[in-house]
Order: sequence, then C-alpha cells, then structure tokens
Amino acid sequence: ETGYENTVLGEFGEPVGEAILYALQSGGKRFRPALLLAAWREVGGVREPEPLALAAAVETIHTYSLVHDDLPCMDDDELRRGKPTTHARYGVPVAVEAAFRMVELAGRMLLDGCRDLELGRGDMLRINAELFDAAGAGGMVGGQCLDLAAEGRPLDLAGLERIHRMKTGALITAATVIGGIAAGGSDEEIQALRSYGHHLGLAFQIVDDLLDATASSGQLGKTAGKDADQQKATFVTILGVEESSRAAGRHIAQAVDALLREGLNSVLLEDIAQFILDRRS
Ligand code: GRG
Repeated sequence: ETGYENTVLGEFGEPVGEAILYALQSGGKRFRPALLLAAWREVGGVREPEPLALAAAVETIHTYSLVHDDLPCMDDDELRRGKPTTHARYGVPVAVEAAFRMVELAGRMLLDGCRDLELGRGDMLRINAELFDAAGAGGMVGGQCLDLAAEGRPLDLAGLERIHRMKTGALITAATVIGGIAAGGSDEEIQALRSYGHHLGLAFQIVDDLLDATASSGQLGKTAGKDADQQKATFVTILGVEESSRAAGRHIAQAVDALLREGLNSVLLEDIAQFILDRRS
C-alpha cells in the first residue's frame, strides 16, 4: 500500500516476503499511522508530500510485535484481524523471521520518510531515536518482558500501568511525537504531543482490556476473553468494568487538555481520542 511490495518480495523472497505482506496487509485499524499523520498536520505540516513512509514505519513495528505476540511461545493465538495469524498460515520459523525482518523494513521506511520530507540530520536522528527507543527494551519489548514475568503474580495498578506505558503506550506516543518532529514542531508542541500520546496510550490499553472482557471474538477479529483464560491482571480485574471505563474517560480528557494547554486546538486529534474511547474492536 505504500509502494514497498516489490522491495519486500524482491529482497526478502518467498516465503518470508510473502508472510511480511500477509501480516501488513491483513487490515487492522491503522490507528498509529493515522495518529502520526494527524499530529503532523496539526502542528503545521501542510506541505506535500505527507510523511507516509514514517507512518508505515510505525505500523510495521506494531505489526511485527503482533506477529511475535501471537506465537505459541508467547500468547499462542491463531486469530488476528479476523484472519489466521502469520504463524498459523506460514509456520513458526517463517513467522519469526518475517517479524524480525519487519524491523529492518521499518528502519528503511523511516529513512525514506525523512528523506521524502528533506529533514535535517538532527531531526532524522531524533525521529530514529523516538521509534527505536519506543520499540526497544525501555518501551515495547521491555513492557512485553515485564508482562510475561508478571504472569501468575499479583500486580497493583501502578505495576500494571508501568507495563502498559511501555508495552502499548510507548509506540503510540512515538507516533504522535514523530508526527510533530516531522512537521517542525516547537519543543513545547512536542511536549504537548508526548503528554497527549501518554494518556492516549493508557486509555487505549484500558479499552483493550475492557473489550477483551466484554466483546466477542467475531467483533474483535482476535480471540476474546484471553485475559481471563490466562488469569492475567488487567485494568478490568483490578478496577472493575465501570471504574475502568471512567479511568479511560479521564485519560482521554487529560490527553485533550495537554493539547489545549499548548494552544493545539485540534479537532482531528480530539476525534482520534474520542475514537479510542468509542472503539468496538
Ligand atoms: C521478544 C519479549 C519480546 C517481545 C517482542 C511481542 C512484542 C515484542 C511485543 C508485544 C507488544 C504488544 C502485542 C502490545 C499490545 C498492543 C496492543 C493493544 C495491540 C492491539 O493494537 P490494535 O488494536 O491492533 O491497534 P490492530 O489490529 O487494529 O492494528
């Protein structure tokens, strides 16, 4: 969808390239790229071209994490985005390699995106650090490790929030911040976007836990009720359904407040925040 199909098939070959395209083209809400593009537009990025390759890089990191998360040694799931998971379709060895090579692909997309916008070296380095710090041990991978280590152990709200700030929130925050940097935002605007992303990330995960507890597999396109089956601590098990809904609402309000305090009166980013609260899959 972003012009990388031939590169992926030509350079990664079959079946790995095919598995990468299968994972990337299997749908999903595309929430993180939408967020990046919205942040870019709202801090003044009106010039063509749009940072599509940057948005694709973030979605590629997100999709690699889903492929690995679904593996038998992790969450062990056969259904994702309403389709068989990548390892269910291509086998575990191919899915493992495909996901790792999506990190390489994301790096290339990020570089292309910076070049498309003719960004300077400083901004390129900042954008690179935002994405790969968020994806790494201090972010998504670290959060996943903490999550795995917490299985079967009691967890309080602070511990749960820490896991999800890293595992889910860091990449969502990176999407907003990268959009802001790409548009040449001021330090204050970037800070406001960071705070917006932080609250949005927590709200996103709280709603994810609510949906896992209350929606069907058909509605979600992935196996519902897994948290209860795996006896995982979630916002719902700690706070209950109603207090979790209120907490999600509070984080959305705080996200929008962070923007308004910096004068970023953005209908687009407010709509995205509202979408997180209202989403049904
Ligand atoms: C090697 C320890 C180790 C980790 C590898 C697997 C992994 C990296 C990280 C896990 C990250 C993860 C699966 C976080 C959950 C984030 C989340 C709530 C995903 C659902 O996102 P949606 O709803 O999905 O945006 P769609 O399908 O719409 O894109």
